[in-house]
Amino acid sequence: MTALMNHFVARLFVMTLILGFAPTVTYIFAQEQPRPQHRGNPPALVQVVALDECDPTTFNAALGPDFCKNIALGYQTTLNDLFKKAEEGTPDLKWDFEPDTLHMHEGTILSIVNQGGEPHTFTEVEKFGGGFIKVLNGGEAPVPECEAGFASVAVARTRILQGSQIELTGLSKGEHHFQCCIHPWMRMTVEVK
Ligand SMILES: [Cu+2]
Repeated sequence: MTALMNHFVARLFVMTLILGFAPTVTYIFAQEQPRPQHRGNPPALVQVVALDECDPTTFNAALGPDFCKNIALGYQTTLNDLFKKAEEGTPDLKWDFEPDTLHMHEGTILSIVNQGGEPHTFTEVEKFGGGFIKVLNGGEAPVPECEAGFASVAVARTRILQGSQIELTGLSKGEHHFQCCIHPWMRMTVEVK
């Protein structure tokens, strides 16, 4: 191989690294991006990831053709297992928001990406509790912020479809609690300082 070819191959490899792996790193480590807050610069952004392991076969048979689009390999939660485990008070903890706790400065944009296979909500609640599907609540009472389900615009606008994201801005200083109103064990706390 000529020196020129070697150089080209090396460049291609570096480009693959940058294009292929850089976004993954951003998603896995949901940390505040240190962007200086000078005039004209965009505000910092932190990312939260919603994860689940819905099993397309059993979910879509019951809930419609494209309800669960999970392409994850390995173990997947069947619809029966989801209900059974939630009812027993031992819900599938792989259905989760990551990280569990996040510290950020006031003015930071909170971006929530649904990398799971089915819809979730990212709903701010005063206190954690049950969602709007009673059998998934493991005996906990529904929280008022979730109770009305998607009939409420306030709940509907916190919905994140599979593969999409929402951005929250203007979170005040202090502690904020967020949970999924469908799978209420999906919870996280955001500390704004
Ligand atoms: Cu959910």
